[in-house]
Amino acid sequence: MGNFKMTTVEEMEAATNRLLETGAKVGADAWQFRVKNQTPHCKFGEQGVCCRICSMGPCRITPKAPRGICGCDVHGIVGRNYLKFTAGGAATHSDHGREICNTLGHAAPDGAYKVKDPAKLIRIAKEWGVETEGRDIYDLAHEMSELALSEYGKNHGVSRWLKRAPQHTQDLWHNAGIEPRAIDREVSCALHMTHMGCSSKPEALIRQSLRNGLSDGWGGSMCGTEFSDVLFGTPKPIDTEANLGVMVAENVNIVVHGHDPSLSEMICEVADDPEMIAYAKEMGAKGITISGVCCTSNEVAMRRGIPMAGNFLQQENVVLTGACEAIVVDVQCIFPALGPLSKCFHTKFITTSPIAQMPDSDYIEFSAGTALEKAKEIVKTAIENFKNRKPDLVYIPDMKQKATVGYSVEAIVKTLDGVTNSQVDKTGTTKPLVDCITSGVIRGAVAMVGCNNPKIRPDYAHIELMKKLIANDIIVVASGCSAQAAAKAGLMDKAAKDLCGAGLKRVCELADIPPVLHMGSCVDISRMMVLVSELAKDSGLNISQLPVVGCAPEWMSEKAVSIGNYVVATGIDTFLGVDPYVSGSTEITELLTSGVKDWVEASYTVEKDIDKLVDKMIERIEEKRTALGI
Ligand code: XCC
Ligand code: SF4
Repeated sequence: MGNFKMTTVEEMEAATNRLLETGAKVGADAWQFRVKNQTPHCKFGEQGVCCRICSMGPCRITPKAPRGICGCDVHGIVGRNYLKFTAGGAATHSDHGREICNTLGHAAPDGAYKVKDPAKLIRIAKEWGVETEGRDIYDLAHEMSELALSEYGKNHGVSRWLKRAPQHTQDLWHNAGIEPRAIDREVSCALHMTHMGCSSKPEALIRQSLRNGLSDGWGGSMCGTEFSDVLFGTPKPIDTEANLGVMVAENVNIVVHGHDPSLSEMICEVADDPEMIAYAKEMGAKGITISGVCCTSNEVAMRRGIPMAGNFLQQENVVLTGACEAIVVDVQCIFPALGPLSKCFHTKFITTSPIAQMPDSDYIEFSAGTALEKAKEIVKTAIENFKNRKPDLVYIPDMKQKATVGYSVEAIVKTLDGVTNSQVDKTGTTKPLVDCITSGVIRGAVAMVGCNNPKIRPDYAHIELMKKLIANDIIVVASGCSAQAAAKAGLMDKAAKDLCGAGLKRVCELADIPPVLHMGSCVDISRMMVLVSELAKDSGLNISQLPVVGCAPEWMSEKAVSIGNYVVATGIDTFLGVDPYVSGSTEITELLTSGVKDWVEASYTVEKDIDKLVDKMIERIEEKRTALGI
């Protein structure tokens, strides 16, 4: 077994408890306490049967009161709530994508943002029918930025990205009437449909939920991923580390948290500047350590090897170390708790986006046009804060794992080339992977995604599921906070091959990969959509026939609902460990867990028992194999 040792959830919990002791000393609050105040949760909310979209309500559906004042029944109310849940997530991911398209417009040869992957830009431009021959790359970048931005509000047509899907999938979308049009239009349409006195028919509400999800995954998120690669480089395998032990006591610790790499990339760039490092030394530190939390961490880990301090429910721990000079955030998944918490320490809580403004933070507005100067101001603020540390409050848990990350589709295709003995094209297809799957060396693949949620023991579901999957020769691709859970546990260390079944272990050895592949942030689930599309085309199968499923065992955000919808709509059965507030309606539950199969050949399974959840996934994968006779 070598000397590979996983970090267990118990060990991580012990570290958290030790940090909460520090918190107790300074009177800090933490989610662990707030959860208790909020439990038990409102039953009406949990079942999705409360409606407050007009001021005749709020109306709550009970056996004695089966209809709201307007006459809407429980299925309409639950369905509308579900569609609104989706719209929130689709808007959020897509707006992040818009920011990236906007940043692309600011790219300049001598500017803060450059085109780091010109070949990818040209590839996408050709896909979109844009003339590339003899063009200046920045000229092309600016045209593509404009075109991409117009994807958000164009008057006619459907998302340009849909053409990447296999023809069969495109036909399903067309026939089901769920091809996403302009990205913003699907959000507006969803909010129009859920207005008082519009749609209350379950089928219509769920169709729009799928379409709005698709406008995210095959629209806004895909813009985010693809143009981030153009700007900051397409990820390639790179070594990094994960968990709080990546913070360095002697250094100025800057933690980037949020989502948009436009900010985090610039902070990394500036912190690398010898002038800044000299300044940090002048202020008494040995250097500067950047680490990350949540998806922005995934972005800079994939492209720069910046270590990952932790995932969603670990964000408060970062401050509780007493060694965080600044936690710099942009948008999404940022606890407002960081404001009051940072006040208990010397930590500067720096908000930067008009989209996410919070009390008790220092607001340094960041934009693509002023990126470099603002990033310098932020890094300087952190450095100058080093002297304010209270040494008796400093405790960084000595806990981290090695991880190899950076598995974009391009990197996966390249890495798996030549793994099999097949005579297939060795240049840029997924056929070697298809061969591994059809021969049964790998039984299938699971896309593990999503957040942490206090309703599930944090990280436990992610880690336990992945362990069991890889032991059963099922390769895991992961993104978001799920990927960080894997990295913290050690499952992205190549040595974790020892936890695999014989087939997957062999593949890990031949390709020199870990058994859990880090595919990026949550917008990068669009990468997974491209990967399954390529797998389907290269194997001549439909996506829904592939022994591949998706899983979000600890999800919590609106974004996760939007993701779930586009993953299902793409033909991939999706397994959830937390109910999306639909249990109050038999009709909506029936549609999501079965009815949508008639439209998109996949559906949801909700299973709160983690052991059963993993067994059901393995069962589904084996069913798909049997159906193919492989
Ligand atoms: Fe947020 Fe993206 Fe969830 Fe993590 S996984 S808690 S959404 S950071 Ni996206
Ligand atoms: Fe009640 Fe209907 Fe208004 Fe909803 S829309 S709050 S169910 S009256």
